[in-house]
Amino acid sequence: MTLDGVAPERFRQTYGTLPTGLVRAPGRVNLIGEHIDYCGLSVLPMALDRAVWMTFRARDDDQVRVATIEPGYEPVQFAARSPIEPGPPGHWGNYLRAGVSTLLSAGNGDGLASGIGFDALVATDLPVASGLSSSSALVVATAVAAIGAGNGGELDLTDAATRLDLAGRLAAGERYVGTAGGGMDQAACLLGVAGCALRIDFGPLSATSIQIPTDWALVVAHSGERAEKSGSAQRVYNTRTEEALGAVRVAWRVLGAEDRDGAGLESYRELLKVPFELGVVSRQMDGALGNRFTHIVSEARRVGEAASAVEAADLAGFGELLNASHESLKHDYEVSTPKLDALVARAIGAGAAGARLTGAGLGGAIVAVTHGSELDRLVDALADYDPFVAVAADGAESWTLSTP
Ligand code: NG1
Repeated sequence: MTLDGVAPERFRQTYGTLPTGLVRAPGRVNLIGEHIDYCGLSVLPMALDRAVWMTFRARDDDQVRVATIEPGYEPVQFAARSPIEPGPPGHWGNYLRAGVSTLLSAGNGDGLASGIGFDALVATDLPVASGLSSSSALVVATAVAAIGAGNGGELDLTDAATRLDLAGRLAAGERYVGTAGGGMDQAACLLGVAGCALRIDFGPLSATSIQIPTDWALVVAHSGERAEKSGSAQRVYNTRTEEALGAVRVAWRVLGAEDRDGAGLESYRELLKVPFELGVVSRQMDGALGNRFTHIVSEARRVGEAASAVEAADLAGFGELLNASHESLKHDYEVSTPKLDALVARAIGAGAAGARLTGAGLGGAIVAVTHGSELDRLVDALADYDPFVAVAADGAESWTLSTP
């Protein structure tokens, strides 16, 4: 059990003292709105009841020491002092450094951080490198533990505005690891609401919860391919973010708006307020750019429709939007794999109303939606792919542990 993994006794075996705090930071499954958060466009994820758990205790110096019970990850130690130099690319310690580094840089002027070290022990029941945001859960858990250890000044995580602010800071802060990511994951992790999907809007960041119909079942299954966020997958991801930016500039030019200022030319939100024919604009773009643009614009439209479908408990309509999203990610955004495609087809063959890859793609997991009465059939069909029922959970929490 995950919680047992970070139990006080285990912490004592690792560090010789008992922990004083416990953190839960959930992963997320993105229902729809893929590869558009970094365009500033709305997305519809939910926080999962699977999480990163961390017990911690403040230290008398500025050293941060973090160990995990998960096999294959060596303990990490660094000083909570700016600038925190990153470890080797892809090393798990960089997510820990990102969390602390964000708080330290937030300390410039507004008194967020004080550089107090802490010891922490980590365990998780989130499958790693699956598109379920274990990385952001780790970043958020580290930041929340750092705050619990005394690095937060007056920061009060029971305050909704503070959570929003922290989500925005950590989204920017996680780019420390070299991925030019959007802000969906950190927002879902901090702002999740049990039983609900979250419509996350950007500029300014906000989250609106939408109750998921209780007779729907969401199932996550794993392709068996790791969706690593380092090396070649990171390069593909960062290339997509550049292509997205390139495409919106061309779109404005096609629409005859060269006279807008630089920032306006980079705005998808502004662009989508202007009426235009998608095919007419995308055909003016070179190479793959038109396809990337087609995905981004069509996916943004699907998010709005999907949020309405959840509200209206329209399972068939919601499912069709998931299927359309997958097709678009496969053909236009080119981030699917044959295994993900096969898994989606298998889920639909087993009666799912819809299914799609979830997260950044290039491996990782799919999410499928079905009526609760069809759940067993779907889970049976996906039995070889570690299926689990995705339950929407609250955002990150922390507790003070009483020590004898
Ligand atoms: P995952 O699935 O955790 O690799 C990444 C980005 C998101 C979003 C999705 C694609 C980070 C931390 N996360 O998520 O912002 O762009 O890909 O929709 O970079």
